[in-house]
Amino acid sequence: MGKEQKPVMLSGIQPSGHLCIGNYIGALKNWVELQDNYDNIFLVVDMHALTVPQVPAELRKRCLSFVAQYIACGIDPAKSTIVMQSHVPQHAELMWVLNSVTYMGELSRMTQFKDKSQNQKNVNIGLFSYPVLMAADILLYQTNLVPVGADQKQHLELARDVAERFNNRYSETFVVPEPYIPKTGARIMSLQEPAKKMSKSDDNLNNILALLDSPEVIVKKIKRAVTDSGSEVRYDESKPGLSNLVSMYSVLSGESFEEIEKRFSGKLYGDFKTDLADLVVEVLRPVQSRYNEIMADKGYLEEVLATGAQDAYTRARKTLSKVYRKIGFVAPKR
Ligand code: AQP
Repeated sequence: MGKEQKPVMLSGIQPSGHLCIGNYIGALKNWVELQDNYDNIFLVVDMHALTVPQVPAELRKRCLSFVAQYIACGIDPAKSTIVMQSHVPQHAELMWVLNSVTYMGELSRMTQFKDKSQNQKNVNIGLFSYPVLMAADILLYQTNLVPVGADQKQHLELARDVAERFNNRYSETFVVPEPYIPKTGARIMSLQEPAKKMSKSDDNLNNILALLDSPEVIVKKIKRAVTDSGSEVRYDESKPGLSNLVSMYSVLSGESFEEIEKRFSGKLYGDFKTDLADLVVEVLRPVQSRYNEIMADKGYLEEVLATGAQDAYTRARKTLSKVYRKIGFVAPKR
């Protein structure tokens, strides 16, 4: 089956903070596993990153570093289109159209907005309308499947509602996307505060395992991770700290919770943490070494992004022309 005939899969990550094991388990790992079966588009959503303050020079570096980390994790540019969101102007154009079929009430209910706007004096409009841009990202490419962590489920539901509303109002235009949310590890929690999710832009770096952390740092962070009182290594929802580590172990090793419980029966939390740290280090070792190779060849990254932008632009223009026709805009004479 040719690339064009496969269903479209799209996902993206915003270039903020440090890509972490939460992003790997909730997103990148699944992208890699699914990429052979779909016509894939993976975005570095730099426009989304503007919703929180950024240092321009650091943002620029991080955008390229994220592309290199996607590839190092196994995204193959020969199979998948890797795109820097701002390279395709239709994302912003479609967002403007979708703003007019999205309601303030819907956006006010988004938990990510509530979390991120908490304790902020001046909340910017971008933070509020972030889910509309995400809907535009998805609908622009007539996406069938969106693999995301459980934290993004609400945003995806909004994208579906917006697509259906537009289709009802203007006739069939967008594919209504389906979420793909992994069963285990859909939500990896913070190492020090297991009640909140692990977030790549957390100021406290002890809360996250970054994909580029050295083996020594990984060992130290896992040793210090909060566990609950008790001694039995098992998944138990009343013990969020330990259960988070068990989930991580399960996804990375492919072993079920029962197998893990058996393996560590009669052993201490400390033994489990040592093995988990070894596992994380082994998973990240090839990623880090490939990353270093890619970053040493800037020309290669530029080429990947140029090819991605060209492919995405052609597809995005097609959808946007259709949208503009449906809503009654006059087409420019070319
Ligand atoms: N803790 C997590 N567990 C599982 N999946 C996660 N993802 C993020 N954190 C976890 C998934 O990774 C992708 C990242 O998307 P994003 O950067 O656009 O937004 P996010 O969800 O806001 O991610 P972060 O890590 O929390 O970033 P910051 O701190 O910058 O806001 C998504 O697929 C998400 O589900």
